[in-house]
Amino acid sequence: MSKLWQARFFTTVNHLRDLPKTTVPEIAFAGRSNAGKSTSLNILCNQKGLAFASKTPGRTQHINFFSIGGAHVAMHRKDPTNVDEIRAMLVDLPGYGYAEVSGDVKLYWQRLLGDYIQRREQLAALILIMDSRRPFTDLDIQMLEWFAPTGKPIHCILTKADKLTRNESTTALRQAQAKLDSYVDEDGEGFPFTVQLFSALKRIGIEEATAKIIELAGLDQDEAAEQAERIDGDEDGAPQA
Ligand SMILES: Nc1nc2c(ncn2[C@@H]2O[C@H](COP(=O)(O)OP(=O)(O)O)[C@@H](O)[C@H]2O)c(=O)[nH]1
Ligand SMILES: [Mg+2]
Repeated sequence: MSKLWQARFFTTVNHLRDLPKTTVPEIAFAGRSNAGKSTSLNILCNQKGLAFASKTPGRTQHINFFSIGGAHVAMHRKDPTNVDEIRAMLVDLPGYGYAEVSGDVKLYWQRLLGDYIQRREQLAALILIMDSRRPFTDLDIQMLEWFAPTGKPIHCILTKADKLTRNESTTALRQAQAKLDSYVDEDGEGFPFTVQLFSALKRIGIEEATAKIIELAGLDQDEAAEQAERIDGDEDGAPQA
């Protein structure tokens, strides 16, 4: 069972001053509206209604936080989340690129998102959700270029791969990797940018994305520590002399 299945709604934020005081690693999901961000989050967390898959894109201009670790999967939704036990946060950023938002809203978006992704220390990595048929729109590039100077990883998820033929998928993946590899810093060093194909419909890439997010959030180290603890506390597992 994936640790991401523990995800629970934690809080929603409309101003940077209201960001949660938690210090656990955050993994933020960004993407153009309609790219499939909510659908991907829901499938990765195995919960249909976790992130709101909206029929009216562009409506949600706030940042939603989902906690991992503060509650067990089987717990009732209404049971309180144990804040001390939260190990990571999944962060659903407002979708962008919605044609009908006004200039003011765009500016507000730019500040909220730009400030959060550039300045939030506990932000560990960015997951950039893009439609595999038209990745790297201007605003996707904007996100990438805002975040690159932090030196933190970006993992790109190319959604709706079911809409592409096998050949088209291979090409899309290769082109996306080439695009990411074309970014280098002043010393000519590449950035920690990765990419994969994904389809919620055909369930492609779910394991790959899950493993990546768990690694980026440091939850795999948690797992290793828990396992070591179990072996330590288990006499049968003690090394033989
Ligand atoms: N064919 C296909 N459609 C998808 C997939 N993921 C999402 N969609 C559709 O794309 C639209 C936008 O999805 P949504 O998750 O709300 O996008 P968001 O605006 O980025 O959160 C919806 O109609 C989804 O049903 C997928 O893997 N395959
Ligand atoms: Mg959405």
